[in-house]
Amino acid sequence: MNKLDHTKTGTLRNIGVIAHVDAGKTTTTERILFYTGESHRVGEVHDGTTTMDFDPQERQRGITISSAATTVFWKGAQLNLIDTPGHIDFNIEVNRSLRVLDGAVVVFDGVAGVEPQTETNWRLADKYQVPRLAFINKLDRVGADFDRVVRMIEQRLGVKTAVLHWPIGSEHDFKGVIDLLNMRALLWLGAHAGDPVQITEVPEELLAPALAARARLIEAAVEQDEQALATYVRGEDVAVELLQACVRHGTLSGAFVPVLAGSAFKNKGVEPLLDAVVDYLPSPSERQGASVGDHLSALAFKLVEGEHGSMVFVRVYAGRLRAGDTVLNANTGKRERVSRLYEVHADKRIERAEIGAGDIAAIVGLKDTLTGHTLCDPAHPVVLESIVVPEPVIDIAVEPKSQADQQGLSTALQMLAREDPSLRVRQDAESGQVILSGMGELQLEVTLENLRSRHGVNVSTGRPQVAYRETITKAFEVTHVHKKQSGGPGQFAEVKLRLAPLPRGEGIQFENLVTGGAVPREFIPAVEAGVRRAALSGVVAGHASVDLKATLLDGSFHEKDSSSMAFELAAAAAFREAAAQAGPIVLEPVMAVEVLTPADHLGDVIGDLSRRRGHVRSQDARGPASVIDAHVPLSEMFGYIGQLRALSSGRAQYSMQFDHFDAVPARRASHS
Ligand SMILES: Nc1nc2c(ncn2[C@@H]2O[C@H](COP(=O)(O)OP(=O)(O)OP(=O)(O)O)[C@@H](O)[C@H]2O)c(=O)[nH]1
Ligand SMILES: [Mg+2]
Repeated sequence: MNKLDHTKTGTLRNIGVIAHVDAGKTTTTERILFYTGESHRVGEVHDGTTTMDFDPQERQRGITISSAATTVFWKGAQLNLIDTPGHIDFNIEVNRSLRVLDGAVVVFDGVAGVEPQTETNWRLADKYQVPRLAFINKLDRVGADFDRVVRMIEQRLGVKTAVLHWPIGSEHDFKGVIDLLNMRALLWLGAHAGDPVQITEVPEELLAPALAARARLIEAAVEQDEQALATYVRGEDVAVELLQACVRHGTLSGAFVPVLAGSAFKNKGVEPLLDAVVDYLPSPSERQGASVGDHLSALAFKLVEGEHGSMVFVRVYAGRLRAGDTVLNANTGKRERVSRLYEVHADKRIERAEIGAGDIAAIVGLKDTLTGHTLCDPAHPVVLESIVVPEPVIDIAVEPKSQADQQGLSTALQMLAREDPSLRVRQDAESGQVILSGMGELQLEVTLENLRSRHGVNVSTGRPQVAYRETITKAFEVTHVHKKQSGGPGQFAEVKLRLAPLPRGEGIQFENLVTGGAVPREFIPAVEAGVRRAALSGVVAGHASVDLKATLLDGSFHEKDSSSMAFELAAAAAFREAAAQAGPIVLEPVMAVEVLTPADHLGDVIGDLSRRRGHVRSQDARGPASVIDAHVPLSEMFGYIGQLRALSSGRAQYSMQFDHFDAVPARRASHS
């Protein structure tokens, strides 16, 4: 334990707002825009008047689809904020935002508490080591229970909490919070966002619970600093400034997560949330592994296509980025020109001449830069860790409606796929159909609507299909000779290839064990290319193969008659022969499904899940409702919402996300 350094806090915060669908992320962000003076009226999700959800589909559907960035100022600090979507189909947006952000505000529904996508996003924040604050929102709702949500955070997310706020009143009587560090009440009694907060004494009847909560807070905080601990152990008061420094230290190190309370919709608790962002979340230089140095390195994390080319969002890690600069895209090896640089405010932008390390901005003028690419100083190349894109689990075939649609389709789909890396476009080798693949039905629906409204391309579609995969279950070795007698050079190649299964999620790996020149070095990449190409359509039913390792063991060549092409063909053929003998099977995506149902429908819901080949993993009470966690194959989940509503008189809800691939039971595999 060290003494804290109070001075190194900086004035820049790059912050994401993350949570399950409907927790109130956009509503909270809209209040932040209002209180910071960025916006003069309060936008509402249900009126379609939000600044952050500016896309027509977002306003119409009342959900966030694409993450939106903005910059606000609060008490001398600059906050670059990104409001992310909660729906799991758009999780790439959370993923790529957290990759470049330094801190997060996690919003919890005061009734529902820790919901599945909140947990998923929490784990993502763990992965990127992003310090966070918990904001327990919607405390005005019937059934809200601050204490229960705090316990859920501790139990389900496995973290310690440092509760900074104690709610005053609850449900329709929720009035404000007690600021436990300062032991004062913050009351929002007016109906409008502009009505000032009143600061008063702690109400008599809440004094006892507030003091008990404060004692717990201080106990957690003083652990962070020798001097504070010594003072505390002597039984003396620890100064509030020192306690705050302790809370900041514990937040940054992950020792605990500060918890705040409020109701964004009723304009309560948002200003202290802003204070907490400045006081407790890190500046760029305080992040672990914060890069140093004067040479530019920046990560492209988002791309938006517009009429005049694409706008690429970047986070600068080191050096400075100036309009007019020529930078190196370290992933493509190409130089690119930064024509213009912008600070982004949702759908508006302000031109900037340059931005420095730690800041976020958008570039116009890049031609060949995609999400996850690094831009750097051409004289000092560096590649930053990229962004992991999830594997799609659902396919849909699209057919252009007219000749004109046919012409626009491919360009439009490529643009949409550049914006959304979790969307894939391919042409089916056999049918020639264009297949869109993605994370779920909602994402595909939104994409098709964008195709129509933004690109003017009309298509008819097939039914969404599960994206199956193939793999092998045992190792097998083959030798394949590729040889054409008919003459001409470049027709001979021999490869000895071994295939072996890998654990789920490992993808395709290639290893070369030939060293003595049996296969000349220059042909090894062709062997790998042949393997990867053959793996794209598996031997059982043409689904992409995954989770196997191909090893090149041996081979031979002819001085005159060998070529890359010959080795690629030989390797592809060897792959197919070996895969056919290696116990090939079909895999299907299996989803983690959480159903929240009134207890009296529990039996029906479970019975229905079993009929869908579901495996119930746990079953808990959450308030008066029951929560079921199950694994269910995605192929059984089409149309589930209708069935669930029917079973529960419309009272049950569910959410699901991809969990893993699993073998399709033998009898079904033949139909897949
Ligand atoms: N009663 C109450 N309703 C709220 C509160 N905050 C948000 N809401 C409502 O909850 C609904 C969802 O709010 P959003 O802000 O869109 O939620 P979100 O987290 O951005 O949702 P996604 O972006 O779709 O993941 C809207 O109807 C809001 O008006 C709150 O504090 N109290
Ligand atoms: Mg939203």
